[in-house]
Amino acid sequence: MSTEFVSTTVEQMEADTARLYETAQKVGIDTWQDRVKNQTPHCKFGDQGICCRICSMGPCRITPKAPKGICGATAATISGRNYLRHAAAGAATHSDHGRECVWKLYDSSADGYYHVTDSTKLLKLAAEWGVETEGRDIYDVAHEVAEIGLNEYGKIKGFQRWTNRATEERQQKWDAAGIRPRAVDREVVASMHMTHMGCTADHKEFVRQALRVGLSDGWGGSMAGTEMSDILYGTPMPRDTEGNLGVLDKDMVNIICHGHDPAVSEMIVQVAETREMQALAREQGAKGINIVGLCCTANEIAMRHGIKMAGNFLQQENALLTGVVEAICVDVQCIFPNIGPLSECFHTKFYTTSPIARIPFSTYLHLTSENAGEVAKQIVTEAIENFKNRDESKIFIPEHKHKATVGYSCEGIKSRLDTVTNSHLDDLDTYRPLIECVRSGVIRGAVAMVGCNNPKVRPDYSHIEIMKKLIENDIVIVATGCAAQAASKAGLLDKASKVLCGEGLRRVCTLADIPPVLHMGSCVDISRMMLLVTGIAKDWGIETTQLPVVGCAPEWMSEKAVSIANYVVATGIDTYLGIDPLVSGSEQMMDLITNGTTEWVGAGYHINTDPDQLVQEIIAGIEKKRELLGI
Ligand code: SF4
Ligand code: MSK
Repeated sequence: MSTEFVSTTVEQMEADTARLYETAQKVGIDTWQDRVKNQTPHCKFGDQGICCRICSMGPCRITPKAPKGICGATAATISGRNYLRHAAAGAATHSDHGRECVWKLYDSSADGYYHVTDSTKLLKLAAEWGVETEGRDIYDVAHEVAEIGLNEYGKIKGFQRWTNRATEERQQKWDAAGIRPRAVDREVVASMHMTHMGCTADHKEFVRQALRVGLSDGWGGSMAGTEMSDILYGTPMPRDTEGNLGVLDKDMVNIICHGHDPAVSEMIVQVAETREMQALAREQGAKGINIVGLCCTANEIAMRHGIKMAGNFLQQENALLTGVVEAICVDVQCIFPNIGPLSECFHTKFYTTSPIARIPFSTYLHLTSENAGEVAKQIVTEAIENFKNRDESKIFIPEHKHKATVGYSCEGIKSRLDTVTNSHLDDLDTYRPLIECVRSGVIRGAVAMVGCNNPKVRPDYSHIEIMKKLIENDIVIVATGCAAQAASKAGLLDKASKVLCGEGLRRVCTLADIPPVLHMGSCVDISRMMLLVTGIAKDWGIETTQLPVVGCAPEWMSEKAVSIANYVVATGIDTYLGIDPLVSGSEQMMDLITNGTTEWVGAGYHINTDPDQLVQEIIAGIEKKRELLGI
């Protein structure tokens, strides 16, 4: 086996994008590059978070001449209010995705479209929640667990039961700071109420509530999404796939699944694998059916089925511009409205499936638990029949792609660690081997790389360069969302990329047979990262804030990312941002989110839009944690 590994560079990716942009110009459609030009420079009041338009006396903007809005709101109040609204919208979005997953478990049955796949995980959760399992049908257990899970969203009293999984120390901190989350719906509504005209004006309380609503997502809605998806579709374990636009296949029927909720893509994958559909594809002159994923749906189906990943957020238009996509099927979140008019310029069929994401120029097929199989069959059939309608003159598929090993859930990580454990002497199913590597300094620490890509910076450059620098410094990476996709495009999910690591991490990658960047899943799976740091802290016997572990979102863009950043910080993990969180118009707000939250939860933000400086700050932060631990 050749050990030669060559990473695809950002320049090569940019050349592919430039070539596809030529196609866009040829067919007469705009892409994000054009729209960025049209929108630049951005409104500086919006950029700094000091524009308020929540009542019709406004909009009000803060300037040296006008330091208050008409009601008297200051820069700190306005930017704090905007910040909390972002966090609340993000928490609502993740959590509603999670709720849909719980509903699918509630609707699951032996003879329906949705089944219990990981019964061990279900029974474990049932035991955690005190649900009787002895002698019961697995679906009776599933329905009772799902009902409890659904009630968590709107329970009238008490706190999110998922928070009981955190360390004792975290739970006490949350109680002391008054941020242990109640029901998700309650926290989102409270955030909207607080930010209505004439309610809270104290910026500190906006930040406190942002931590709380974030926690209701990370230790509530997102955790529900992850757990229920694992029970329904299987807990991910390491498996091989490929990533980047080169996974599109000229000889196959290409169907893209894009969005977040795996309820749709799981069905498409199942239907496409049937003999009936494969035969139909061959009848139409194709060699078969190539399902590929985009954004977080890619992460979901890659880690459970080895489905190939076409790329991340800013790659969605590129994928259609290849001219070989017969159908793109979306569920919710991160879908460019421009997919509608863009698909009209090609033979591509565009399907929307959720009432939450209705988009012009799409065919809307509302997918439910009862019709999921038929909807998926209709989409796959129509895609196959569309194969013959390609326009050869518009086709260009970039060749770049890399091997990728994905699916490092907490269970997947422990399964790898068990392989380097002496089973006669040591306990299995723990993080101890990893802890030993960190204590001894073979691995210096870990970084959770998360978030989107964003044209405000050079897309993917920050992700890739930061990751390369970190692994070179023996810092292992866990990645989700579009950060994981960026890693896959550069080949950093390929085990062979260990050649880019420092000596210590390279040795660990060889012994445990892992890549230096561990793919942990989609955006809701950042809840897996919370359980990972909690498990490590418990096995180590220290607090989460003491771990040489940080979060990094160098190119974040969505409101979901604001919610994520809040629950990561609230879990005691310092978070490094490469995009400004839109509050720079208020010094008080900036000081609070970078320094002030440390008093409440032991962590805060570090913000630097220069990726080279950001990575140095991360390394320094990890080394500082090591020093404090005396290791
Ligand atoms: Fe202006 Fe106050 Fe109304 Fe905001 S709430 S738009 S600052 S008057
Ligand atoms: S898909 S939220 S662009 S990571 Fe989860 Fe990517 Fe960000 Fe969407």
